[in-house]
Amino acid sequence: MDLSKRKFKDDYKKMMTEVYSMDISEAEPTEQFFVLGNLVRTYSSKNWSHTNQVYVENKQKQTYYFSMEFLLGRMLKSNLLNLGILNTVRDGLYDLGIDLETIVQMEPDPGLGNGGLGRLAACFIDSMATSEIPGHGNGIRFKYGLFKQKFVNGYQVELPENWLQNGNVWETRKMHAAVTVRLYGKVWLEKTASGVLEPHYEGAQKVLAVPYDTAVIGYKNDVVNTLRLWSAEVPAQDESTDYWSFIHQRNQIESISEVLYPDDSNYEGRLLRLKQEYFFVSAGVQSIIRHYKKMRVPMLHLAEKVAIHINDTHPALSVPELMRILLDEEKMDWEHAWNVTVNVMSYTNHTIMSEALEKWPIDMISTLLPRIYQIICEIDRRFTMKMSTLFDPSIVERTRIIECGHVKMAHLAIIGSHSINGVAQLHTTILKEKVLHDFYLIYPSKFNNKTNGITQRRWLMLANEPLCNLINRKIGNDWETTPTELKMLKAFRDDEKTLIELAKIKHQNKERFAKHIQKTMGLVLNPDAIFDVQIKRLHAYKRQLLNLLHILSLYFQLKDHPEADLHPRVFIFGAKAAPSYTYAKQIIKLINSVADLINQDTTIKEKLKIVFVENYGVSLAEKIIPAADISEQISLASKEASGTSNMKLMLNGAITLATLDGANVEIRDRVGSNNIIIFGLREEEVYQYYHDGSYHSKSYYDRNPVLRRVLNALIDGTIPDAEAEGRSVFDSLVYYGDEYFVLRDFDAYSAAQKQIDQLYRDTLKWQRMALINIAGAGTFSSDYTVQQYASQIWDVFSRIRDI
Ligand code: 26Y
Repeated sequence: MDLSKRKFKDDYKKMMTEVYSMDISEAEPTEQFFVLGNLVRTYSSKNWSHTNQVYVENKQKQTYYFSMEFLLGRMLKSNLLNLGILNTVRDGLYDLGIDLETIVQMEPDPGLGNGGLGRLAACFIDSMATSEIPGHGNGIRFKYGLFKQKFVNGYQVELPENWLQNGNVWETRKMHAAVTVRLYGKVWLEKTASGVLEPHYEGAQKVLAVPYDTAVIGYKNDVVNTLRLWSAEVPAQDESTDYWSFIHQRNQIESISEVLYPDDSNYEGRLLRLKQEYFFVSAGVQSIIRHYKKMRVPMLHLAEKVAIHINDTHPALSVPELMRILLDEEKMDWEHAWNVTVNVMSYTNHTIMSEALEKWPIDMISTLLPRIYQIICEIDRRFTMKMSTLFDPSIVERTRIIECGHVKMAHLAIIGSHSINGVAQLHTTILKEKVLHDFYLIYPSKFNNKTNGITQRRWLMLANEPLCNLINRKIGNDWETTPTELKMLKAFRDDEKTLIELAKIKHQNKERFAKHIQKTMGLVLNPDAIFDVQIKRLHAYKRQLLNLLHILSLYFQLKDHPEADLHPRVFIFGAKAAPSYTYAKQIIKLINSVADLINQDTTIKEKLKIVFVENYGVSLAEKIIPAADISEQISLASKEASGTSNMKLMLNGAITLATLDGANVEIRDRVGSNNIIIFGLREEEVYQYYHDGSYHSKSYYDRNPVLRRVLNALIDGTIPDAEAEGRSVFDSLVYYGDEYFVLRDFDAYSAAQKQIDQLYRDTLKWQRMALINIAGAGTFSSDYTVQQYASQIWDVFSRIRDI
């Protein structure tokens, strides 16, 4: 948008008077933030209503991205950037004596997601608006986001994250768009005069779903899409309602949108979670249908105007919910309704880990959602009948939705969608060949790959302005909207001046991060050290332990040979563990204890430091990533579906140290083997071990003296105050089979780390690698990812520009 500095300053002062009736000089940073947020809203509001109007007038097909999680991060700067007024506003505020960076910190970071899946959804809505795709988010307005993590004596403690405490300047409550969601009760079918079965309900609990809409602003293109998050409320009561029963009911209902489940990849079959899933799915589908009906297009054509995307299985109940509406309310027959539903729905799988696959006990589903359960049974019956005539009975048995008293949500999503995709090439191949092989035999053409992506706006333009400025000076700024243009940087691979500038920027970013750590943790970091970063949820399969064991081995090397020629290292960890995941929490405690041991040992001359940041999330990621030299992507091959921090780190010039897992494979293909450090077991080797059962972790302990010493340190009192945790981890690795092959990959990992130690000393060579990584990162922009979803799955194209 066009905005002069003078106009902005006038607007800002005026808004300050309107909202707080005070002068800017009297306002606190929180108030300064709130006023700026309000002003940004007014700046985007015209385009928001205009975009919606154009969508309606053109009857354009709309995509709705259904996701239990949207891990948005702070929105002020991102909105300013996308409106094209970031610098104007920064300068204007400066003139008014206000520092933009200070007020940015006043915004709560809405943690409405656990990790990769939730952050992907946030990148996607940003990219859809930027790519002019009519695409909107649909999710839950959790009152409490992911818990706030504190370390007490090295242990993770979880505190509530009350992000809405001071209000949310970006949202608009849309009471007129509220819908009713029914839970529990009884349902039976009765034949009507015309012979069709009609459902009758009795005694259902009604929940009012109230939408809160947030503008999703496209990058400098006047498009504003919508993120709709639903809040559960008590419907209006009639006068006979007893006061206490009302209070009871209110507590029950409001608990639905109260708190995000803090588990990822570890499913627990809790009733409240099932309620949450049906709640936002039913509200979302109802509101889509209500909107569609205004267009007066026959319901049979729904799939020409609407695409619903199921982000992992959490919204899989969209399938029976749309069927319910088409059958019961729109009176469509089964075949037509099914055809429409399958054409509307598409599904992404984000994991092959069996413990993350949702399956609900049938008693639970049939009690909570009686009509939905009937429909699921009928989908299952028809699927089984049809497939029995075409496939081997054992295949049909394995692919059914209902099995052993449970409803399998992945099966429901697959059968009910026209497209099933994995999130990286390797992951999709594993789905087709192993995990979902039976379904691949049945529906080969439904399967496809869409490699994940990240938005370069948040992860480069906002997080790393110095690097952006350098890039723009070298190759111009076309890459902002055509990120593959970053490849032009390759022309500077042998330009010493550019490489030195890159090194300087990295150094500045490291200094900035070091300052932050000194301020928040009191730890002094040496910016000349290698900053080695592993930031992701704490999970055994991600193998933070492999990193830790290697750190211990370096520590002992330095203890034995204080003069050893090691380049100084700072190991940076950021990770939350699911509160119920004991093993992950033990690893957190162990890392913190090893950090105490190493950070306090003056005999190793500051050569090693460990920083475990508390409460890792989007805001911290934005600080850490630009300062990273090494990106640790060391999951056991086959287990990480894609990873996305790998892409963010590479975009910021970190060198990837990785197994050939998830999107690491594609990163290697992009930058070439010389510009990435690959080590460890390959996916085929892992499966071979599973097949022949020949992995015996204890033999690595017995035979490898370095590893033995490191492992013994876990149980011999070397590590302060972590006996129980050390013992548990030791036993899991040495005696209980080492499920994720940590000991098997230890030597390969150590060798790779040694190679890095050498490589880093040659600054030009290192920065050349960094440059090639930045130049190759454009392919991993979520702009391209959503464009592929749009053309290959959703069949929606931008037509905004045509009018
Ligand atoms: C069932 C429930 C407990 C559950 C909740 C959250 C299950 C899974 C999750 C979240 C999974 C997740 O974040 N997966 C990650 O998705 C990223 C985006 O596709 C991938 O990059 C990453 O490899 C994968 O672990």
